[in-house]
Amino acid sequence: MTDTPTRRTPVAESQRQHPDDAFTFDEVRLAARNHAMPLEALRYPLTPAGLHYLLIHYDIPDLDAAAWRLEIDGAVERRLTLSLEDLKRRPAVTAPVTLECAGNGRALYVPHPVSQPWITEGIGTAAWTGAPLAPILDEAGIAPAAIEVLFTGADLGVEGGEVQHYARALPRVEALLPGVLLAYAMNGEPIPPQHGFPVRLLVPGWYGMTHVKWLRRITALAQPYTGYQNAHVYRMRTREDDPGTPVTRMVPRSLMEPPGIPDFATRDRVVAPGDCELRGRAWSGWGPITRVEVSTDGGQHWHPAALGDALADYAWRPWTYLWHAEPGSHDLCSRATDATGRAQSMLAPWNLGGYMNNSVQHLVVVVAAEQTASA
Ligand SMILES: Nc1nc2c(c(=O)[nH]1)N[C@H]1C(S)=C(S)[C@@H](COP(=O)(O)O)O[C@H]1N2
Ligand SMILES: [Mo]
Repeated sequence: MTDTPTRRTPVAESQRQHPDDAFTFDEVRLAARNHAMPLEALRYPLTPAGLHYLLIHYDIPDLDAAAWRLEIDGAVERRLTLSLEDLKRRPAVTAPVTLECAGNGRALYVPHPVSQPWITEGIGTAAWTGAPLAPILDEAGIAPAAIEVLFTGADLGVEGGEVQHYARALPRVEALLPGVLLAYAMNGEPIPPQHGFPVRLLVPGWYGMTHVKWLRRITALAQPYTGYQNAHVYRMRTREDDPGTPVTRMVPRSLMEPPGIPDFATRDRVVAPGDCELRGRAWSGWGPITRVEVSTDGGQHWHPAALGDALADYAWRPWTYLWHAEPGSHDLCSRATDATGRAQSMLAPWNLGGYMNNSVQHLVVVVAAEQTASA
């Protein structure tokens, strides 16, 4: 390895082999537990629950819906204890929300930070139904002095040598935004065990770690939270002794549904010659997607893609581009820009945790000389 952190070269994923940057058995085991969304599932506006990506730090806790209670405490006038029925009796909101793990793209950084080794598919979009959080905090009488709100899950494990429940704090203003939900349904069904049954937090626009699953306590804090998941991880930094800055909302990203057919082992793809509609989806946690461009030559030339309607404010927006596929090898890319002017990078800057890698995806495909592939 070199002293200067670099990134994997933008070539087909099957070609990303760096003998000096091998993945360990622990990483393979993490990858097997925490699966990605297969890219062909970009075809679904709402990701079926079984295809949505999954990230679980410890074990899935064994929770009984009837016995489950949510405690609301800390800097509030009245502590509240809510059952699942109490939550379901409140006015419900359903919102399609795109979730992306902050570590999506981690395996493409060189050297790769050791954790869940996502390539590009730590994503999914589901319709989440639940009770808005702000009126509940209002009923509890959240103190004016409360500057953060801490969300604690029922799952317990060890991380950084510390025994802990998975817990994350949010700034008060973010926790009180109207879109924030205590969700109890995913795509119209009770949330499956792996996605946070019976109740999880939903903070539209924020990276995955924010949406605390198996929620059991909400605590208003008059002091900044210093727990592990806020103070030690999910921070952008390049050195261990740098406190860094917190990872918050999702930066713009787009992905392409891979055209053609794959090879089983290498995932190398073959596409039939002729007209080929390239399709994908783009999202940002900062504002609506306003532009997607496509390149068929590895990012040298860009062409505007046609945009469809986003499902909702914080859900991905579909795009299409008609490509006339000529025989040969082509490096297909897409690049998204949002209403704030934030855009996808060609190569996102390396960082210790391997977060926020919104580097442009490269899909290298071979267009066959004749109609041999049933693309
Ligand atoms: N309680 C709890 N909540 C959690 C996690 C966890 O391990 N425990 N993982 C977080 C991370 S890092 C991500 S990316 C998302 C993943 O949500 P999903 O598995 O429903 O896609 O959940 C977040 N919420
Ligand atoms: Mo994550």
